[in-house]
Amino acid sequence: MTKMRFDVLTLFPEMFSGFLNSSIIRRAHEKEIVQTNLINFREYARDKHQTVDDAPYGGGGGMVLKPAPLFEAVDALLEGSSKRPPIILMSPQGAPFTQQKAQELAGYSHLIFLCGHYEGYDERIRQYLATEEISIGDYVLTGGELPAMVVMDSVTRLLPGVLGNQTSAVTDSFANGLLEHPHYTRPAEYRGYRVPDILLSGHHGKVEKWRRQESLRRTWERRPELLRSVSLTPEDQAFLRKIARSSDQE
Ligand code: 9D3
Repeated sequence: MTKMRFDVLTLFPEMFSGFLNSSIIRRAHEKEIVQTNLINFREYARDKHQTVDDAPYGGGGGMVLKPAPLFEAVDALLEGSSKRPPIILMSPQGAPFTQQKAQELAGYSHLIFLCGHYEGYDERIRQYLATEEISIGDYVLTGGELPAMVVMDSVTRLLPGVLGNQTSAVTDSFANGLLEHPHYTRPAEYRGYRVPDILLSGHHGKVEKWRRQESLRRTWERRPELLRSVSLTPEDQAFLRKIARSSDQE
């Protein structure tokens, strides 16, 4: 019983081997929670030289991915199927990828990824083949393959049975909207650097309060915009006012 099928259309299928052989992702495939099909869409180019790109109409530099190889590769994947899975174009112009989008995609049983490699797409791919377009952030990569792996990774770990239940997606950073509090393990002192005493106290209530406050502090320092979409108790708000006041004085 496969829960998720990823079809990846790419000119560089070999880029996925390290990812697919890494521990958690490989185990998800071994358990048949995920199945990944890599399709080199060059195989769907019909001319002798298996051309996948061409010069842009109107002139100028760069090359543009032709529509036919991608359309025909998708047709081959969907023939005889009445399902209409998301067809995700990986592109720097796409919507920024978020944890919320990962959760939404994890609700499907089939996803198709279209990856280009430092080229533009013929606009008809965007308009009439893809159902959505995703970017993983505002920096320039050489292709959509790493971004597709990022999306596949984040979706896979949300599927039931992939992670141990102790690392559940519920306790994730971002799941409660805040950054994580600091973590420590033994020894209690390393090169003179001490673990905060409160964590050694065995006082569960105080530890929980400290963690909440450090989580708030870290979010306020590093990602204050996240605090807008988090529900804060009166106690949380009082703590944030306190650290805001103390930073005002510096
Ligand atoms: C510079 C003009 N274009 C090249 C002909 C823009 C361009 C297209 C494709 C630049 C880089 C790429 C390759 N990147 C992706 O395909 C990509 C990407 C990215 O670069 N950053 C963040 N998310 C993504 S998703 C796909």
